[in-house]
Amino acid sequence: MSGPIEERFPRPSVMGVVNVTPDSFSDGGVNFRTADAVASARRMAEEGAAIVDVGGESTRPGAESVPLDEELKRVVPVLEELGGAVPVSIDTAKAEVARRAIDLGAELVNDVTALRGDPELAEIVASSGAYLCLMHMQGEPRTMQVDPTYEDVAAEVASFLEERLAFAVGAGIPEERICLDPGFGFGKTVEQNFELLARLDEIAALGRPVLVGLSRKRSLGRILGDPDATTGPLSASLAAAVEAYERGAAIFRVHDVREHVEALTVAAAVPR
Ligand code: 7PJ
Repeated sequence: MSGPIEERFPRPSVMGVVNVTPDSFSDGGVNFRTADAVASARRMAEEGAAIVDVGGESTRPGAESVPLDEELKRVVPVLEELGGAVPVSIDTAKAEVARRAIDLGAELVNDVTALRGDPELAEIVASSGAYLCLMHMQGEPRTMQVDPTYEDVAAEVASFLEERLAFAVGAGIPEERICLDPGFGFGKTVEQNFELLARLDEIAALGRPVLVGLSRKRSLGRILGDPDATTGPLSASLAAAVEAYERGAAIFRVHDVREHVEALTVAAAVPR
């Protein structure tokens, strides 16, 4: 496989989101049909996405988990039809889904459980040489927004990611193939998300590329004044992405690829 993840995804790189699900919070159902997911993936690549993250299990707050056969039924036809023509990441916590996806050309495994979900996933990643994203989450999707609690959110997320990085390396996954993600919205209040964004440099200081998913997240809608928002607008997503870039983020997981590529290209053109 290719070289270190920081060479494959220079700062800033954009990862397009293709949820092959009926119920994701932000693009609820638009890519549930194979043909729609494939068309979205191709369009995102044309718009400048470095990779497209294909997922068959929604992890939005409150979501129930999806059985293996259903998850495979959602993502395998999409990967088959893309046929390696678009660089793909697989958004899954399941070893069997990752294995099939890697066989079909997936380059990166995006595991929101950070190798805590399926005990066999680490070996699949290690033996295939795929890239890996380790994400922080407090609790589990079904209940994670009930009462997230931290003494020091940035310090706790950093130490969690440091521990999961050591675990992954111990399982035989080279450090140079791993990126880290603070998991915005995964068991965090609005205030905790913004504190984490302010202190993202502390996550970057762990020495691995930082991936962020802020796109359309509910905290953005809530900051804009709607206390019941379940999503946030594009304008707010772009502001959050640029703020994250300023603090060292490298890879941006987004729904609106063209706009993020443009905003981040401008941010990156500012000499520093
Ligand atoms: C994230 C994710 C994120 C990573 C989702 C959505 C909600 N994976 N999967 N980071 N969010 N690595 O589709 O935006 O923030 S699900």
